[in-house]
Amino acid sequence: MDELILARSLFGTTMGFHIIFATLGVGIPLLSLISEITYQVTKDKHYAVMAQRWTKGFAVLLGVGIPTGTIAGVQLTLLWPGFMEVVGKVIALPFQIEIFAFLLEALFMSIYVYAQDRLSASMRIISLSLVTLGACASAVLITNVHAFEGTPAGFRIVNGEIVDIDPWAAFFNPSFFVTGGHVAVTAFMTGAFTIASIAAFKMLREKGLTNVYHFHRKALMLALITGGFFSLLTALNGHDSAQLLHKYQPEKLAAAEGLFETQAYAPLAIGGYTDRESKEVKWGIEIPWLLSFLANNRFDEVVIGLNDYPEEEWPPLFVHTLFNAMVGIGFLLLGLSIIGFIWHDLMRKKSFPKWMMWLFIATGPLAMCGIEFGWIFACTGRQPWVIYRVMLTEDAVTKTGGIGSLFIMFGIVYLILLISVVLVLYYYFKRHPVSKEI
Ligand code: HEB
Repeated sequence: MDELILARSLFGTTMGFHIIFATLGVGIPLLSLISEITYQVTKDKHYAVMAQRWTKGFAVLLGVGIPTGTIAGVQLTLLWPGFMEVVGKVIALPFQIEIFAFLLEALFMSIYVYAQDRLSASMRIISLSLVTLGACASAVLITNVHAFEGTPAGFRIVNGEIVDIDPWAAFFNPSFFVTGGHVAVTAFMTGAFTIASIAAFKMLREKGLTNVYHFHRKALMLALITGGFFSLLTALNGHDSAQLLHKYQPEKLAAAEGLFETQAYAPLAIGGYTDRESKEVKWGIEIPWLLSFLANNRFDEVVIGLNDYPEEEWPPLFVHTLFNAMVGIGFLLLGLSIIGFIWHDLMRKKSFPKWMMWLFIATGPLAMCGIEFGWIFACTGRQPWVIYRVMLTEDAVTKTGGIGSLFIMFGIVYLILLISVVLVLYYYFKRHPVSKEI
């Protein structure tokens, strides 16, 4: 049992670290593409500089994304041999196709970064589009294995043997599109808000409305509007994600909402925490009927509560808090981008009050918290299963032991990677200040 907890902690740490770079690696190319297009349309040189600078930052992040992604792959085989046996036989397609998506991304990124000034305008847009497409396809393909864990399809296990294998049915498992969509739009959203944070921070440090200030102001607005747009898509698609839980993993939805009694006209609990003793959400606000409506668009929908399951099968109850935080962050960021848009574009103000700037600075870290909370919710909320209702996590884990020392070793590796990427980015952009490039 202890080894299981260690294995989960190690793998969770690896994924929690990798996902930061993976998310930015999907989100930032889109921002570069949008600014490159804006440059072609407006001929404002600032946007060309943004596209170049962001792509260089992206190249550095990719330099960390690749090793951490490789470590994640190795750890999958080391820590979860039981799971990887099913993956190898049933759901290997996404891993195989992903190699091509990655090649596309890496190839056109190099072309854009190293040969930018020799490329025609249309070739620059094509290169950046292919980088974005490749990055996004990689993410959707890899997370399809995660989608499969929640809604497995395309095989059966009979007496411990894997039979009736249909790789395409596994590939197009019921949550493929919705999960892939959620991962893609939240990555675009997070990439955008990360840029917004940096731009807002740089604006605060400028004295007066200098040329550099206006450069960052344009970057801020481009990022806020893109981020707001994708927050809206996240909300729409998150609604579909929740409906899938209702249909396929009802106990996860029940845990997300702290619902114990199965009922029609089920209320939605916002905030607070789930108390195991009294079987209720404490300190939360209950909105009558809303959960039933969210689950299946009708108020008399019966939503299953945790009491219908034996307690050993309950997901951890803290997921209610994570789920609320994720949803809350989504709506908060949507609100902030609307405020920014009204202030800057409708009221036509070129400078922002300080409190607003600090809120904009907070958007990037908040979005990244949303990503982390979302993953922890989705993966711990599936426990005790590694493949829902097919394989227990404790049956998938390695029997070799010695995970404790691995944990320490990888911890040191991540720390070194983190420090180096921060230093590389810091010194690169310090040596190449915006003021010189514009
Ligand atoms: Fe999220 C997950 C919903 C927002 C990020 N999401 C998730 C889930 C759900 C949701 C239901 C689960 C799925 C499974 O498990 O299968 N969201 C939602 C909603 C909202 C949200 C409703 C509101 C709008 N998210 C959000 C945000 C973010 C996120 C904002 C960030 C930024 N999520 C996320 C992630 C995840 C999730 C990353 C993991 C993956 C999946 O999908 O699973």
